[in-house]
Amino acid sequence: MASRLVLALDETDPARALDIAKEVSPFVSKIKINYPLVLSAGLDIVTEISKFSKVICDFKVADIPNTNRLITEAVFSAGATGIIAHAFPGPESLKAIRAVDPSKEMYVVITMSHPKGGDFFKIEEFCSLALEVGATGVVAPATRPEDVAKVKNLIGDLEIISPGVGAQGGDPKETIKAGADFIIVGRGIYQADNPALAAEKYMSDMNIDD
Ligand code: OMP
Repeated sequence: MASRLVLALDETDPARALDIAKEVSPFVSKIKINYPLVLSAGLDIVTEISKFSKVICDFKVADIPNTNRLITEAVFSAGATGIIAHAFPGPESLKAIRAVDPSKEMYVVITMSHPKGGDFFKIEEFCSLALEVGATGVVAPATRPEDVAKVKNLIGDLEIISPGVGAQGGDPKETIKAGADFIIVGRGIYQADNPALAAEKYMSDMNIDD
């Protein structure tokens, strides 16, 4: 079975990040790169890692349409296959991302995983927005499987990717049972003594059908 694991590579030492990405790539379907690594290593790290793994740029893009377009063009030119955006700037901002290259992946954040991270998000409205703009999928929190289940009922065939497993307390199996297609794990893998072993364990734990 293909891996349903995404590595959140928030390691800020560029050389160590690249080593971890190489070791862990056989066990993950994608590697998610966020500001902490790009701000220390530059956008070239996306190009480097794209040579051996699919890369999603988690820049939680949340701007006017023109700025969203410019950011998206930069990350896709660097080699990323996907991008994460916030819903609250509305349909025009999301459509500007989609229009850059509809063959790439666009994920929309529905509600967030940290304590009180859902208080300012509108689950129903954001799910219908994700459908309206033709998103590939949505981001929903492993720390609140009940929200993952709610999102699952609202988004039809769109993919759900769920962060918050491991360091934030979310459980991989509960998250998959609630309807997630992929779980996202950061510190639980890149801070482990043996990141590849940790990734392999998350991957095989999720693939057990019980
Ligand atoms: P760990 O908590 O170290 O496993 O990392 C989780 C990763 O998922 C980080 O890169 C976060 O920025 C990201 N994330 C969340 O933790 N919560 C969210 O609600 C959304 C995201 C995300 O969009 O990926």
